[in-house]
Amino acid sequence: MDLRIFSYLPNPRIWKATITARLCGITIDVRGTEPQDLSEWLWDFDAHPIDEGERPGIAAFARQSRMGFGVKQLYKTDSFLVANPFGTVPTAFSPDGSIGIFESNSIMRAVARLGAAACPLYGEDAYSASRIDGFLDASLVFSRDAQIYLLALLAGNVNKDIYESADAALHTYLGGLDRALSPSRSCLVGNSLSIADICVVSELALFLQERSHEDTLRDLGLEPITGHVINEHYPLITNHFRTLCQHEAFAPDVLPYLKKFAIKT
Ligand SMILES: N[C@@H](CCC(=O)N[C@@H](CS)C(=O)NCC(=O)O)C(=O)O
Repeated sequence: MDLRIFSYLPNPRIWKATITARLCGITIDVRGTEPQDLSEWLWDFDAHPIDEGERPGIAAFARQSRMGFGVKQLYKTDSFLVANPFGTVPTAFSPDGSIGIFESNSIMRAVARLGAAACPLYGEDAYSASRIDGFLDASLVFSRDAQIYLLALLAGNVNKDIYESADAALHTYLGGLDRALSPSRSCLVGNSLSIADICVVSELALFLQERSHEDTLRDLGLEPITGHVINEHYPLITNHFRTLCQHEAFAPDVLPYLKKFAIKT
Protein backbone atom coordinates (compact mmCIF):
# COMPACT_ATOMS: atom_id res chain seq x y z
CA MET A 1 0.00 0.00 0.00
CA ASP A 2 1.06 3.57 -0.67
CA LEU A 3 -0.96 5.27 2.06
CA ARG A 4 -3.09 4.27 5.06
CA ILE A 5 -6.18 6.23 6.05
CA PHE A 6 -8.07 5.94 9.33
CA SER A 7 -11.58 7.37 9.45
CA TYR A 8 -15.20 6.75 10.29
CA LEU A 9 -16.97 5.12 7.35
CA PRO A 10 -18.54 6.00 5.04
CA ASN A 11 -17.01 9.49 4.96
CA PRO A 12 -17.15 11.62 1.78
CA ARG A 13 -14.02 13.41 2.99
CA ILE A 14 -11.96 10.28 2.32
CA TRP A 15 -13.36 9.95 -1.20
CA LYS A 16 -11.12 12.87 -2.08
CA ALA A 17 -8.25 10.41 -1.65
CA THR A 18 -9.95 7.23 -2.88
CA ILE A 19 -11.28 8.81 -6.10
CA THR A 20 -7.87 10.35 -6.79
CA ALA A 21 -6.23 6.97 -6.08
CA ARG A 22 -8.53 5.19 -8.57
CA LEU A 23 -7.59 7.68 -11.26
CA CYS A 24 -3.84 7.47 -10.75
CA GLY A 25 -3.30 3.88 -9.63
CA ILE A 26 -2.38 4.45 -5.98
CA THR A 27 -3.19 1.81 -3.37
CA ILE A 28 -4.81 2.99 -0.16
CA ASP A 29 -5.39 0.91 2.94
CA VAL A 30 -8.58 2.28 4.55
CA ARG A 31 -9.24 1.42 8.19
CA GLY A 32 -12.30 2.38 10.18
CA THR A 33 -15.88 1.70 11.08
CA GLU A 34 -19.28 3.37 11.50
CA PRO A 35 -19.04 6.72 13.35
CA GLN A 36 -20.88 5.51 16.46
CA ASP A 37 -18.36 2.64 16.90
CA LEU A 38 -15.18 4.68 16.58
CA SER A 39 -15.12 5.29 20.34
CA GLU A 40 -14.49 1.54 20.66
CA TRP A 41 -11.40 1.75 18.44
CA LEU A 42 -7.83 2.67 19.26
CA TRP A 43 -6.94 5.77 17.21
CA ASP A 44 -3.45 4.94 16.00
CA PHE A 45 -1.37 4.08 12.92
CA ASP A 46 -2.33 0.51 13.79
CA ALA A 47 -5.98 1.51 14.40
CA HIS A 48 -8.15 -1.41 15.49
CA PRO A 49 -11.18 -2.34 17.61
CA ILE A 50 -10.17 -2.25 21.29
CA ASP A 51 -9.79 -5.68 22.81
CA GLU A 52 -11.12 -5.95 26.39
CA GLY A 53 -7.72 -7.24 27.50
CA GLU A 54 -5.92 -4.09 26.32
CA ARG A 55 -8.20 -1.62 28.16
CA PRO A 56 -5.99 -1.19 31.28
CA GLY A 57 -2.99 -0.41 29.06
CA ILE A 58 -4.78 2.28 27.06
CA ALA A 59 -6.60 4.09 29.89
CA ALA A 60 -4.14 6.99 29.61
CA PHE A 61 -5.13 7.51 25.96
CA ALA A 62 -8.77 8.40 26.77
CA ARG A 63 -9.52 11.92 25.49
CA GLN A 64 -12.69 13.94 25.33
CA SER A 65 -14.02 14.18 21.77
CA ARG A 66 -14.26 17.70 20.41
CA MET A 67 -16.18 17.61 17.16
CA GLY A 68 -18.63 15.04 15.83
CA PHE A 69 -18.56 12.31 18.46
CA GLY A 70 -20.87 13.81 21.08
CA VAL A 71 -19.67 13.50 24.66
CA LYS A 72 -17.87 10.26 24.01
CA GLN A 73 -14.31 9.52 25.05
CA LEU A 74 -12.00 8.58 22.23
CA TYR A 75 -8.84 6.53 22.63
CA LYS A 76 -6.09 8.41 20.79
CA THR A 77 -2.54 7.18 21.32
CA ASP A 78 0.25 9.68 21.94
CA SER A 79 1.80 8.71 18.61
CA PHE A 80 -1.55 9.35 16.88
CA LEU A 81 -1.48 12.90 18.24
CA VAL A 82 2.09 13.30 17.00
CA ALA A 83 0.95 12.11 13.55
CA ASN A 84 -2.07 14.43 13.70
CA PRO A 85 -1.72 17.19 16.29
CA PHE A 86 -5.39 18.13 15.78
CA GLY A 87 -6.50 14.58 16.57
CA THR A 88 -9.12 14.44 13.80
CA VAL A 89 -10.22 11.82 11.31
CA PRO A 90 -9.51 11.26 8.54
CA THR A 91 -5.83 10.88 9.33
CA ALA A 92 -3.43 9.36 6.81
CA PHE A 93 -0.02 7.81 7.30
CA SER A 94 2.98 7.07 5.11
CA PRO A 95 3.38 3.27 4.67
CA ASP A 96 5.71 2.93 7.69
CA GLY A 97 3.62 5.28 9.83
CA SER A 98 6.45 7.78 10.26
CA ILE A 99 4.59 10.70 8.63
CA GLY A 100 1.06 11.69 9.52
CA ILE A 101 -1.11 13.70 7.14
CA PHE A 102 -4.23 15.52 8.33
CA GLU A 103 -7.02 17.52 6.68
CA SER A 104 -8.79 15.60 3.93
CA ASN A 105 -7.69 18.08 1.25
CA SER A 106 -4.05 17.49 2.13
CA ILE A 107 -4.55 13.72 2.22
CA MET A 108 -5.96 14.04 -1.33
CA ARG A 109 -2.98 16.18 -2.34
CA ALA A 110 -0.65 13.45 -1.06
CA VAL A 111 -2.35 10.86 -3.27
CA ALA A 112 -2.25 13.18 -6.28
CA ARG A 113 1.46 13.83 -5.73
CA LEU A 114 2.19 10.10 -5.36
CA GLY A 115 0.35 9.38 -8.60
CA ALA A 116 1.41 12.45 -10.59
CA ALA A 117 3.43 10.48 -13.13
CA ALA A 118 0.45 8.29 -14.01
CA CYS A 119 -2.16 11.05 -14.04
CA PRO A 120 -1.58 14.78 -13.52
CA LEU A 121 -4.52 15.73 -11.27
CA TYR A 122 -2.76 18.54 -9.41
CA GLY A 123 -2.10 20.99 -12.23
CA GLU A 124 0.49 21.26 -14.97
CA ASP A 125 2.53 24.04 -13.41
CA ALA A 126 2.80 26.25 -10.33
CA TYR A 127 0.03 28.52 -11.61
CA SER A 128 -2.59 25.87 -12.27
CA ALA A 129 -1.67 23.96 -9.07
CA SER A 130 -2.21 27.17 -7.10
CA ARG A 131 -5.54 27.80 -8.81
CA ILE A 132 -6.53 24.27 -7.75
CA ASP A 133 -5.43 25.15 -4.20
CA GLY A 134 -7.81 28.11 -4.34
CA PHE A 135 -10.76 25.78 -4.89
CA LEU A 136 -9.52 23.51 -2.09
CA ASP A 137 -9.26 26.47 0.29
CA ALA A 138 -12.72 27.77 -0.67
CA SER A 139 -14.05 24.23 -0.06
CA LEU A 140 -12.53 24.16 3.43
CA VAL A 141 -14.14 27.50 4.27
CA PHE A 142 -17.51 26.19 3.07
CA SER A 143 -17.05 22.89 4.90
CA ARG A 144 -16.68 24.61 8.27
CA ASP A 145 -20.23 26.03 8.20
CA ALA A 146 -21.48 22.84 6.56
CA GLN A 147 -19.97 20.72 9.35
CA ILE A 148 -21.55 22.84 12.12
CA TYR A 149 -24.95 22.54 10.38
CA LEU A 150 -24.75 18.77 9.71
CA LEU A 151 -23.57 17.97 13.23
CA ALA A 152 -26.36 20.13 14.69
CA LEU A 153 -28.89 18.26 12.54
CA LEU A 154 -27.49 14.94 13.78
CA ALA A 155 -27.57 16.09 17.40
CA GLY A 156 -31.09 17.50 16.98
CA ASN A 157 -30.09 21.00 18.06
CA VAL A 158 -30.04 22.95 14.80
CA ASN A 159 -31.32 26.52 15.08
CA LYS A 160 -32.05 29.37 12.69
CA ASP A 161 -28.60 30.98 13.05
CA ILE A 162 -26.80 27.74 12.19
CA TYR A 163 -29.21 27.13 9.30
CA GLU A 164 -28.73 30.64 7.91
CA SER A 165 -24.92 30.45 8.14
CA ALA A 166 -24.95 27.15 6.23
CA ASP A 167 -27.38 28.57 3.68
CA ALA A 168 -25.17 31.61 3.08
CA ALA A 169 -22.04 29.44 2.89
CA LEU A 170 -23.62 27.13 0.29
CA HIS A 171 -24.75 30.04 -1.89
CA THR A 172 -21.29 31.65 -1.75
CA TYR A 173 -19.66 28.33 -2.60
CA LEU A 174 -22.02 27.39 -5.45
CA GLY A 175 -21.93 30.93 -6.84
CA GLY A 176 -18.15 30.77 -7.22
CA LEU A 177 -18.20 27.24 -8.61
CA ASP A 178 -20.90 28.04 -11.15
CA ARG A 179 -19.00 31.12 -12.29
CA ALA A 180 -15.82 29.05 -12.64
CA LEU A 181 -17.61 26.69 -15.04
CA SER A 182 -19.14 29.53 -17.04
CA PRO A 183 -19.94 29.79 -19.89
CA SER A 184 -19.40 26.10 -20.70
CA ARG A 185 -16.20 24.74 -19.17
CA SER A 186 -16.03 21.00 -18.59
CA CYS A 187 -13.84 21.18 -15.46
CA LEU A 188 -13.03 23.70 -12.74
CA VAL A 189 -9.35 24.16 -13.67
CA GLY A 190 -7.83 23.69 -17.13
CA ASN A 191 -9.31 21.28 -19.63
CA SER A 192 -9.27 18.08 -17.63
CA LEU A 193 -10.33 16.68 -14.31
CA SER A 194 -8.31 17.79 -11.30
CA ILE A 195 -8.45 17.35 -7.54
CA ALA A 196 -10.51 20.57 -7.45
CA ASP A 197 -13.43 18.71 -9.10
CA ILE A 198 -12.91 15.71 -6.80
CA CYS A 199 -12.90 17.87 -3.67
CA VAL A 200 -16.05 19.75 -4.69
CA VAL A 201 -18.04 16.58 -5.47
CA SER A 202 -17.08 15.12 -2.08
CA GLU A 203 -18.04 18.25 -0.13
CA LEU A 204 -21.36 18.63 -1.96
CA ALA A 205 -22.26 14.96 -1.47
CA LEU A 206 -21.53 15.32 2.25
CA PHE A 207 -23.77 18.40 2.43
CA LEU A 208 -26.61 16.51 0.73
CA GLN A 209 -26.88 14.48 3.93
CA GLU A 210 -29.11 17.31 5.18
CA ARG A 211 -31.85 15.70 3.06
CA SER A 212 -32.04 12.80 5.51
CA HIS A 213 -33.10 15.34 8.17
CA GLU A 214 -36.04 16.81 6.25
CA ASP A 215 -38.49 16.02 9.07
CA THR A 216 -36.37 17.81 11.68
CA LEU A 217 -36.11 20.84 9.40
CA ARG A 218 -39.82 20.87 8.67
CA ASP A 219 -40.62 20.75 12.41
CA LEU A 220 -38.63 23.99 12.66
CA GLY A 221 -40.51 25.47 9.71
CA LEU A 222 -37.42 25.18 7.48
CA GLU A 223 -36.87 23.63 4.05
CA PRO A 224 -33.72 21.69 3.08
CA ILE A 225 -31.18 24.21 1.78
CA THR A 226 -30.44 22.00 -1.25
CA GLY A 227 -33.91 22.15 -2.81
CA HIS A 228 -34.72 22.58 -6.51
CA VAL A 229 -33.86 26.31 -6.29
CA ILE A 230 -30.21 25.29 -6.10
CA ASN A 231 -30.41 23.49 -9.46
CA GLU A 232 -32.14 26.49 -11.04
CA HIS A 233 -29.68 29.09 -9.72
CA TYR A 234 -26.51 27.08 -10.22
CA PRO A 235 -27.14 24.84 -13.26
CA LEU A 236 -23.48 24.47 -14.29
CA ILE A 237 -22.09 23.20 -11.00
CA THR A 238 -25.15 21.05 -10.19
CA ASN A 239 -24.89 19.40 -13.65
CA HIS A 240 -21.15 18.96 -13.20
CA PHE A 241 -21.83 17.29 -9.83
CA ARG A 242 -24.47 14.96 -11.29
CA THR A 243 -22.23 13.99 -14.22
CA LEU A 244 -19.25 13.24 -12.00
CA CYS A 245 -21.37 11.11 -9.62
CA GLN A 246 -21.72 8.66 -12.54
CA HIS A 247 -18.01 8.77 -13.53
CA GLU A 248 -16.34 5.37 -13.10
CA ALA A 249 -13.79 6.69 -10.60
CA PHE A 250 -16.43 8.46 -8.49
CA ALA A 251 -19.40 6.09 -8.68
CA PRO A 252 -18.02 3.30 -6.39
CA ASP A 253 -17.91 5.81 -3.50
CA VAL A 254 -20.68 8.25 -4.34
CA LEU A 255 -23.55 6.05 -5.52
CA PRO A 256 -23.77 3.68 -2.50
CA TYR A 257 -23.67 6.74 -0.21
CA LEU A 258 -26.49 8.53 -2.05
CA LYS A 259 -28.44 5.27 -1.91
CA LYS A 260 -27.76 4.73 1.81
CA PHE A 261 -29.19 8.15 2.65
CA ALA A 262 -31.88 7.92 -0.08
CA ILE A 263 -30.56 11.13 -1.63
CA LYS A 264 -31.79 12.12 -5.10
CA THR A 265 -29.39 14.47 -6.93
N1 LIG B 1 -11.53 19.72 7.93
C1 LIG B 1 -11.25 18.39 8.45
C2 LIG B 1 -12.42 17.94 9.29
C3 LIG B 1 -12.09 16.74 10.17
C4 LIG B 1 -12.94 16.70 11.44
O1 LIG B 1 -13.39 17.75 11.94
N2 LIG B 1 -13.15 15.49 11.97
C5 LIG B 1 -13.91 15.34 13.20
C6 LIG B 1 -15.11 14.44 12.95
S1 LIG B 1 -16.29 15.19 11.88
C7 LIG B 1 -13.03 14.62 14.25
O2 LIG B 1 -12.18 13.86 13.87
N3 LIG B 1 -13.24 14.87 15.56
C8 LIG B 1 -12.40 14.24 16.56
C9 LIG B 1 -12.73 14.64 17.97
O3 LIG B 1 -13.85 15.09 18.22
O4 LIG B 1 -11.88 14.51 18.84
C10 LIG B 1 -10.98 17.44 7.26
O5 LIG B 1 -11.45 17.73 6.15
O6 LIG B 1 -10.26 16.45 7.44
